[in-house]
Amino acid sequence: SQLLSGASGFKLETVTSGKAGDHVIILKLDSEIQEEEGYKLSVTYDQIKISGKTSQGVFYGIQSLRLLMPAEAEVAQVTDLTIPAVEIEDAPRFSYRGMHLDVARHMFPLEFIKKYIDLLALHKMNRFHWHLTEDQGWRIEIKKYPKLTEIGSVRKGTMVEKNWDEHDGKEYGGFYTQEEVKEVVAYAAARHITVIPEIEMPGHATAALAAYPEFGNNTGPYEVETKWGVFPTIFAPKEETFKFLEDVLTEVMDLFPSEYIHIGGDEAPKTEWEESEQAQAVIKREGLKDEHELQSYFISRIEKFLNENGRQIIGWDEILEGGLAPNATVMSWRGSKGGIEAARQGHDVVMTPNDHLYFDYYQSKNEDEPLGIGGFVPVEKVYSFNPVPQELSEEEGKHILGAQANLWTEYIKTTDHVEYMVLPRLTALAEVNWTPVAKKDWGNFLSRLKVMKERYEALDYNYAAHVFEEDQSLDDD
Ligand code: NAG
Repeated sequence: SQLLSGASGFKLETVTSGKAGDHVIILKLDSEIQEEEGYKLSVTYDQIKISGKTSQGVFYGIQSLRLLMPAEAEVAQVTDLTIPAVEIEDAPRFSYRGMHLDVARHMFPLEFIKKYIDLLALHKMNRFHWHLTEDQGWRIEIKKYPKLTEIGSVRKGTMVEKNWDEHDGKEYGGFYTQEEVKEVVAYAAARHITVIPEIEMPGHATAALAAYPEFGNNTGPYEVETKWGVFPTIFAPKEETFKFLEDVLTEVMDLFPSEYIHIGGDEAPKTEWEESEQAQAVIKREGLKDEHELQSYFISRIEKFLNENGRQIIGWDEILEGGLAPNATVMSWRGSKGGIEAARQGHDVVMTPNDHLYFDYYQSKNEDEPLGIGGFVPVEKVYSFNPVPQELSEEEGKHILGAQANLWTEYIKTTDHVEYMVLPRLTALAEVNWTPVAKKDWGNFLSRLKVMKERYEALDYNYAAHVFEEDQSLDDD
């Protein structure tokens, strides 16, 4: 409402019935609007009216109104401003519009997490995927297992740039308390964003195992990792481990109302299971073919537990190997391949392909570009992405819920750098998820992006300025 008060002479009214006065901004629920997240925005000489089927739709109408106002109105009382007269009827193409943040490789303050969520809200995104556990750190307080944060949240150093043989010797750590997590979940919910927590299993689990080595494959002792990469250390498929993970997930479910709980599933080398008598005994007992089927068994047990508690699992596309758990949704990251396969098997899919939507990849070839992990994903490539691959039939295509970009933070230590990697690519992602293909137009987007840049500045977000100076047409090199 601070923003809306900038519209000179207008006052804010929410109307449930009857007629509103002149010079008002009317926010209204309208059951005639078909789409759950749809809205109508009408700006005339003496009235601004926003209606939605749901309050979420109304919220998106407000975001569109924001974008019709000059950027300076975001932060200052502007007494004389012009809003174009418009009649807009709008609704998103996809129901899942997500952005991810890895807080395990590097951690960011609570206030920043909120600022990040604000950016998602401005872009009408509705999912924040919070990557909370990794080899290099466990970042969420679990009351029943205090060592997860006492031991698992601290590493003794951080790998120096891309040198795998050296770390800086500086202790690095931190975690979010349950009270802080609740604050984030509520802050996001007030902006119609669901927070999806990720608890990684069976791989990327070194920090958890450093705290509780008894859930590993007798290959300890373990230390929270100082390097980046894929490590052999994974959870053992024992009853004690399942009990531990179910306890952890019980606390996680209490904190996060999200229907989806992300269980990871990526990059879990099977060497420890090949060599463990206990793991081999489970393969035999359950009549499994190999270690991939053992991973499926592992994930399916966790799925069963979460389903019994009214939740659904979502996992990285490796969960296809050895057979998908019956109700799993797949997050396709190694390109779109896994997503295509999962949709063909009748499973829901969120597309997060590294070749188009990894925001830890470089976005510019400028020589002062801050460190990226490798790969090249300029904003035009993001914009060009179509989450529904052509090879899918219409029926199969319905399983694509939407797209998400991922921001892994191995080389991203500061909040400034996070913002830099995200902007302006997030603005392109927003359109990938919202706008029907027939209405997408790169040239038109680029001209609007130049205006959007003023809003990044007004709201004090850092962004990749080089991108605006460069020729954005994609070349092959
Ligand atoms: C993958 C890893 C991730 C890493 C990232 C770097 C997934 C699902 N897994 O190797 O832990 O940070 O790529 O781009 O992306």
